[in-house]
Amino acid sequence: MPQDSNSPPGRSSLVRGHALDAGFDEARIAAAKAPPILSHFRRWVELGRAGSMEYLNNQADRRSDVTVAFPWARAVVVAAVQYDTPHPYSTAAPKDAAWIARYAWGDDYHAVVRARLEALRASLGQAFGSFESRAYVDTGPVAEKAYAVAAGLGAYGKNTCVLNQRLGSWFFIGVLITDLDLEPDAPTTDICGSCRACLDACPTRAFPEPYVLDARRCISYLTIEVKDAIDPELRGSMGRHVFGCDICQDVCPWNRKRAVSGGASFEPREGNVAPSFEELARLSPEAFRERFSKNPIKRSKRRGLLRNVAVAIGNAGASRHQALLEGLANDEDPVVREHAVWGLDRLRSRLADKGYPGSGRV
Ligand code: B12
Ligand code: SF4
Ligand code: SF4
Repeated sequence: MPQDSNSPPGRSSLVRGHALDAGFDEARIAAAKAPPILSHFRRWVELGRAGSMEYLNNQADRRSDVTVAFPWARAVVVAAVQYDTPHPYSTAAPKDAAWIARYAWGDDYHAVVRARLEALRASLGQAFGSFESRAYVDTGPVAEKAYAVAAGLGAYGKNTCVLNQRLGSWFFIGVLITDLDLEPDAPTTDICGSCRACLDACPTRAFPEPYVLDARRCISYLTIEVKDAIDPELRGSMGRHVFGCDICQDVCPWNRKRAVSGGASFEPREGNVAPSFEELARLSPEAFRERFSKNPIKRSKRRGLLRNVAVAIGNAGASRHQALLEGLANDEDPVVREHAVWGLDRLRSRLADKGYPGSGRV
């Protein structure tokens, strides 16, 4: 029986349809009330697990309940944009090249998802007339995953990513907070079962318990959010990651199906899949700007990327890269220089372990 588009369920069905038309792969609706999981948010911050991400430390109240910042909110439309493309996972990548996380291979997702949210907002304006709303991807005071889970867009994985049975977890979340009276969708229940592949695969042991991340240990945080020196204790476990990390999603069985592709926007720009250390280590400030304009990597700035490259070369342990580290040890940036010195030491000790003559270790 067709639904009355003036009833809350009818409006919700219309919203979901408009979201698909706007380019989202799936959309669901949550009530604008704090999902139960957000009762842990404040404690998580108090335990220091947000590290230096001040926007989380300072906004625990607002992020624990969307109606604190937006008292008029009645519903949160949460929508998914798939970003997977048919290219190998980091676990199958060459051992002597760098790794950029999959989500950062193509266009800047903020712009892509934002444009689709704006298209959705415009079409809902035509359907319902004027309404109050805020659209966010990442940058608003909203715990997007918690509302996505409340709406049944997916379930929390033990790796703390939102997992959808059809899309896996390679999707971005966009939210449209509205004062529209919409019928909320039902949440999905746990889909991890007894699996713990992500917990066991994390090289920095960033999960103090299933479903909880200590961001301070996560390679994504270390390579993107840390602005100066990376904790020396963790550098040796960071492998060849120079921006973000995919491991706990690469090993997830729900990501093996790869049924949906994110399309052209997220196809890797040339050289972004397993880039060579030679190219990255020699990026001048101008070359960095040109190479990563309109791409998420611009966020780490040249300093952050080359610092990460220095650590990754040390971890990769290939003797032919020694000269690159010697070059970085003379870089104009003191943070890059310090990490290059660490990288040289790490490289020499790795070569010594392999029995290379002249590796500087006896
Ligand atoms: C801060 C942040 C990060 C941080 C922290 C990650 C994290 N897990 O929170 C860092 C820099 C590490 C990060 C990394 C990544 N991120 Co990020 N990140 C965010 C951001 C901006 C905020 C997330 C947040 O509020 N975290 C705070 C913690 C408290 O939230 P939580 O993990 O959901 O924690 C809940 C549970 O742990 C539970 N809990 C806590 N303690 C306890 C204790 C008990 C006993 C229990 C039962 C439960 C429990 O309650 C918490 C909520 O209250 C969001 C965008 C947004 N505005 O929401 C994107 C977002 C989460 N990131 C995203 C992505 C893509 C990534 C990466 C995959 C990128 C990459 N490849 O490197 C990785 C994934 C790493 C991982 N395993 O999570 C996507 C995730 C999409 C999806 N399908 O899930 C988002 C939604 C961005 C977007 N708009 O698409 N990210
Ligand atoms: S993204 Fe990497 S470092 Fe972070 S929790 Fe997952 S496997 Fe661990
Ligand atoms: S790897 Fe296993 S435990 Fe981790 S999120 Fe995927 S299904 Fe859940």
